[in-house]
Amino acid sequence: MKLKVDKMSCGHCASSVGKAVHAVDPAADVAVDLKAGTVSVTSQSDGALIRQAIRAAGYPAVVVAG
Ligand SMILES: [Cu+2]
Repeated sequence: MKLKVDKMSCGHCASSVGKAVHAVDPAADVAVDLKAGTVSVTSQSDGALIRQAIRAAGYPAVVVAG
C-alpha cells in the first residue's frame, strides 16, 4: 500500500514512521520518500491499522493506493 503522509520533514520523522509501522508488523517492508511525502508499505497486516499507527505517531496519513 502507498500512503500520503503529512508533516514528515527529516530523517527522524522517517524513522518514527518506520517504527510506527513496525510496531504493527515487525516484518513490514517500509520505504519513506521524504521529498514526495509518501510511504510505501508491504505488509500482510491490515492497512487501516498501519495508517492508524502512523497517525498516532503524529503524522496525518491517508492511503492513496493499495
Ligand atoms: Cu523530522
